[in-house]
Amino acid sequence: MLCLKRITRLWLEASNALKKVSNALSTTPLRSPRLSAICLLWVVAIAAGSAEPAILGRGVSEGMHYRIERVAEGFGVPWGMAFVDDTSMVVTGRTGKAWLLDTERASVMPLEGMPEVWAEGQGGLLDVQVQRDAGKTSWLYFTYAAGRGGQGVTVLARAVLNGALLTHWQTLLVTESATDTGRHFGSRIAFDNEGHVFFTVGDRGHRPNGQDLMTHAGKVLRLNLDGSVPQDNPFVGRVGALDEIWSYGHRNPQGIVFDLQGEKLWLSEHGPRGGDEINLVAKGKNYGWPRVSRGREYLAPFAVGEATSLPGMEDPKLVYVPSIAPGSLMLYRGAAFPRWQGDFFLGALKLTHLNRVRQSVDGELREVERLLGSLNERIRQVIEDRHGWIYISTDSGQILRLVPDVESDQSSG
Ligand SMILES: [Ca+2]
Repeated sequence: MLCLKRITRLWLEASNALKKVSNALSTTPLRSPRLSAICLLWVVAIAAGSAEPAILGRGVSEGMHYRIERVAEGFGVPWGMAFVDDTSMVVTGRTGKAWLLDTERASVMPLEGMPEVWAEGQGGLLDVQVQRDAGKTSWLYFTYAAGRGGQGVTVLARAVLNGALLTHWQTLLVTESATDTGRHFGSRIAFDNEGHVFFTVGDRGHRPNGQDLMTHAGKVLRLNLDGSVPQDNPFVGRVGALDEIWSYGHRNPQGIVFDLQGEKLWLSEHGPRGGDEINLVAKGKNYGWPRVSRGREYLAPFAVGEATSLPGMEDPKLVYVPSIAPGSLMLYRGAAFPRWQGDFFLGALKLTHLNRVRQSVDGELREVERLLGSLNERIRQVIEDRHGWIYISTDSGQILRLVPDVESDQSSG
């Protein structure tokens, strides 16, 4: 197991040692690419030697044994994770740093070239997703909160990763969502198979935004991959509505997944006290916030909104009362845990567990299990790797993973 503090210390030691060599020879300064590369290799080599993951626990679900391993720690609040190849993922930290984590060696490399973010309240550097286009550049898409005159807005941008450097930055959309609160930025990113990117923006702590089509706050947005507006978006050409909007009436959607098999867009959002939702999102539909909610006010036991269902507004497919505070949504398609295939997993921030939801053949959702509760960790992002191992990030700065536990499978006969 390896932590970032250790990496930083190793880096400093290596830098200082090389600086001495460099000074003694009075040749190339340390900043030269060659010496920096040697320095980096040194750190990675030392780091690789100690990469035995700590086992934090074991469990069994649907007859499948798993264990929980700590892959790395020291990331602050690791908000987003996305694999850039078979074994390495980019991790985004809410305060604005990003890293490349090799999940096999447990080595960590800080990334250069990140934009300045507005790290206030729930805002900062948020999601990352990789868009792979066969034979073309792999773009990394990021959402982050940016400062605009003392206020924060959610931004979608993309860049190319070259080694440890992000280049070719393109700002795709600076959303109309400025408020001075640090609440409800969204924001997760998903791609469909037809050249579109979806991302979410929370209501920014201002409830009327949910039903106001002249703001991006409280919405799911849909763009072409280059940031232009698809002409088949539902509000293109309508006066009094923004072209980028795909669906509206959302409170704080921090989970989104496009099911490539079923061609469906799923979303999870935080309700107020009670009333977290999973929604099946369709073009141009209204998901009700703040007029419809199962939640209650924080300060008094009054219902939020005027009803729990209204004509012309979409009911959620699943509601959590009390709230679990879902920070992510993943649809499991991996091979490692075959009896979880087709299930949704949500990281629960408030009720600190990994939530598993099953989808029936007729499309109904049912919560079936709360995993990892014994860790007592606020679980943020949830992703899977090529094996179907499940990686989770925690607000205590850790990246953990669930892997099949062959040993306990054998011992249990
Ligand atoms: Ca709703």
